[in-house]
Amino acid sequence: MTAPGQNMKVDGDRLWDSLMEMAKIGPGVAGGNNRQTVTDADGEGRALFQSWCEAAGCTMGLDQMGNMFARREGTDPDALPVYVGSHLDTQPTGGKYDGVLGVLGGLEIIRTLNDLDIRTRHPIVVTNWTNEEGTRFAPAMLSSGVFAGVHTQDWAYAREDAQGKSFGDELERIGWKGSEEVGARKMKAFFELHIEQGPILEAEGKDIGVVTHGQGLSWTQVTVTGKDSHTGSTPMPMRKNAGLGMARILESVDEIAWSHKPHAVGAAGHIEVHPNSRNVIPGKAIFTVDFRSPDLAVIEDMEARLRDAAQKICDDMGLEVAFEKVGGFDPVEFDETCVAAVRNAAERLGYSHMNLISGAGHDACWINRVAPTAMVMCPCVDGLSHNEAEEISKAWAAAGAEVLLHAVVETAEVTEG
Ligand code: HGY
Ligand code: MN
Ligand code: MN
Repeated sequence: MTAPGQNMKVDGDRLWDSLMEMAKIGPGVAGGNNRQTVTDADGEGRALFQSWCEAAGCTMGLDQMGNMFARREGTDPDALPVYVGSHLDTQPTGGKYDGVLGVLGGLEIIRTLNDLDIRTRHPIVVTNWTNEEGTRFAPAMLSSGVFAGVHTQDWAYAREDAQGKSFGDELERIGWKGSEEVGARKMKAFFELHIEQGPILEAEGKDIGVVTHGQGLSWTQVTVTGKDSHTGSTPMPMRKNAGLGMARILESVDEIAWSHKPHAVGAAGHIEVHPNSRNVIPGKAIFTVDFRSPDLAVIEDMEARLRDAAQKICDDMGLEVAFEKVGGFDPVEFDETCVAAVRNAAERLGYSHMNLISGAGHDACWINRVAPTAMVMCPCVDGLSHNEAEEISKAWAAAGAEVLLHAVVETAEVTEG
């Protein structure tokens, strides 16, 4: 006789319908989403998620960073809950699945257990972490970082967007600043389902990524200062062109990353030139260099070489340069027991799977500091993400949610009644 819950299946259509429903909130301009953190659209998405959780019989919690917690009771109310979730905020040109699949995959667990009338000893809590993307308010994984004790709440509240609005004010403005102390909740374990955001699973023909590690990340904001002057009447030898200095530094960023091939990566996604006028030589350039590698020593080498190269380029050009570390975390190794629960679930369910190092950062990377944590990944088409054309199949979504279901329920311990 199979143990209760051994044959649990998720409802892939219901999960897909919920993904498509959520995607209607904060639409992009090319079929994806622009539901940036603590905007009105974020508030709408939160309200929809909360309505679904309440309809599934969950009680809701909200902490002072706007992290949302939907709790399904276990048979032992004192048992540490098993948490499962991700984020609902998106990039400005984001896809429909990055983060959202992990939150709604968690909700699908609740819905499935309700359908099957299965009880677990440990409560299960579905979580939406505020501002995972870090695009409007740097750094990424801001609120899971406060929860894990990496950032102070005051520092997080003071983070400003390009318009000078603060995170704390915006969270309050949209009405999603809770009263719970951030980080007070204790977890038996945390699981996060996420699209891979890279090409490996699809290329290898695997349904499931068993994420053993997350690569480390470093964000250095570089400010190059020259002198605004006329693009027509200023002789070439007299120019202090901050934009040209930035271009030469970005060339060195690419060379530095390639020098640590095949695993290291480097680029700048955030770039500003001031005054950004067609006939003014830019007197200021501000950009954020994003370096990543599974090896901390490589990250540290890339950071040091960036500063040396940028300083030399600017010295040679008569420019000033300043550096500010605005984000980062060391490479992460996830919890063996939780990783085994993911791998056993994939095997039990007959899904093809492989070990994977996460190329992207996730809330799980911070929560791993305060609770045993693991991730489940599903493929995405052409490995594309942080692009409105991000796409997955309904089958991949269901497979990921099913493995998540079994890993979470195994950890939460099915009870007979
Ligand atoms: O930057 C990251 O890796 C994540 O997608 N926020
Ligand atoms: Mn994400
Ligand atoms: Mn993302």
